[in-house]
Amino acid sequence: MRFSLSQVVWQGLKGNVGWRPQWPAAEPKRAYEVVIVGAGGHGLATAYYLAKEHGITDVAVVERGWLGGGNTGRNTTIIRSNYLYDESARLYDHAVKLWEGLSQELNYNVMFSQRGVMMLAHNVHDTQSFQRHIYANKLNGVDNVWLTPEEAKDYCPPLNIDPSARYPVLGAALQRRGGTARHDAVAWGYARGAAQRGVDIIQNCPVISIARGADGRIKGVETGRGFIGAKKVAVVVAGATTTVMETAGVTLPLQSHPLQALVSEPVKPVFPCVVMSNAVHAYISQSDKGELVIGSGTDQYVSYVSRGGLHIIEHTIAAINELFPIFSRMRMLRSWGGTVDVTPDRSPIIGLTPVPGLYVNCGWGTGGFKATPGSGHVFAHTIARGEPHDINAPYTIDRFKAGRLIDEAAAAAVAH
Ligand code: FAD
Ligand code: PYC
Repeated sequence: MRFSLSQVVWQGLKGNVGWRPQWPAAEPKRAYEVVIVGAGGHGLATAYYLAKEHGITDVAVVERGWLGGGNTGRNTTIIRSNYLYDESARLYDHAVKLWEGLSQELNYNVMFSQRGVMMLAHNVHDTQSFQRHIYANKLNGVDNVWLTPEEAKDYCPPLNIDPSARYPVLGAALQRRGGTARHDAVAWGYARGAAQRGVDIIQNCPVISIARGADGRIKGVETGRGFIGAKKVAVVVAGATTTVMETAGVTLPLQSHPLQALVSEPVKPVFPCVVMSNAVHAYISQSDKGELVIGSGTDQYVSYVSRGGLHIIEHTIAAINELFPIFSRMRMLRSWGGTVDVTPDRSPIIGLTPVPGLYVNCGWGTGGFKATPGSGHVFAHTIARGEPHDINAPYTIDRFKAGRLIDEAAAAAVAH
């Protein structure tokens, strides 16, 4: 089967500074050194760093829908690195440092805004847990400070710190370097940077199975548009990982869950930072367009569907009204969902698999957007060298057998 022009999108982006799709001048290739499955932020960042840092440009990113249309385009864009364990602090702070130079690196404004992420403590457990995080973060060189309720209100004036509230604010942990970014710009910025270096991005092209030779090695991928050969295949398909990896005979300890978010009608700037509350399952910031961006916890049932139950977002709205009574008359504009995949220790898997030539990057649960640059950076290293970067070395599949868990159950900062 041959590709037709209409089946291949944005293959000709190289050198396209205006960022318009162009049709390829010639038929696309049928074999690559590396095929990346999934054109989300992580897949595209991987392609970018493979080309830029390792000189590997014979790469195709194969996407079943459109680039950035998965969780990358559906998330609430919270970026922070205030994780408890050393392995996590290294991984997520590596990402924050890359975020800090990303607009310049890509020459694309990803609107990274370090407006601060504040996590509210509502009970003794929250207080002790966040203070433990603050001490651990300090040891790892990650900024995080404790605020009294009054200091929290100074930082975020709409916050209700009335001690008689149903969920009183007892204090907060603030990471000032945390913030938000513009999600589609991240996907497009990496896509453009990769395409300019020779990477092909093939949309509307679902991978149906991963093909292995008689020797067990990777041969390529069978897609809805025919076979594409590859020496190496890297799977980065958040939420759909188990279905794709099973076709190569690899079973992973993952569960997929819906996760929802919503935005309000746009209003003038009123909310200066990001606020998260584990206890009440809600988080909120204001986008540059003026919408309040609000997120929920996961639906608890297992599903591959990118939509969740109404009762979950109703619960979130009730919590937001409790914390920020000034928003009680706001109207919501739209809600949506994504599908996230969750590991038993709530930390990702980034690395090699038992199949020679097959790599996987998954299990980011509700918190992978913040990791996008760091994840792509270390995953590209892993694929190029055939061995992990120091930073992702602990994030193996084997850790679940060996018991070397990175137990960040709080990684999402919302209860799972
Ligand atoms: P994706 O962007 O989902 O990309 C995977 C791609 O693979 C998709 O485009 C998909 O179409 C494609 N694909 C799937 N199957 C196939 C196939 N068979 N063949 C070809 N392509 C395939 N994280 C944070 O850090 N902060 C947040 O505030 C935050 N909020 C969130 C809010 C919501 C509502 C959701 C849903 C997620 C949130 N996350 C957050 C998590 C974050 O969005 C994800 O962890 C991250 O975007 C994952 O990026 P990715 O590139 O791996 O996945
Ligand atoms: O990981 O910070 C996070 C997050 C916020 C909302 C969803 N995930």
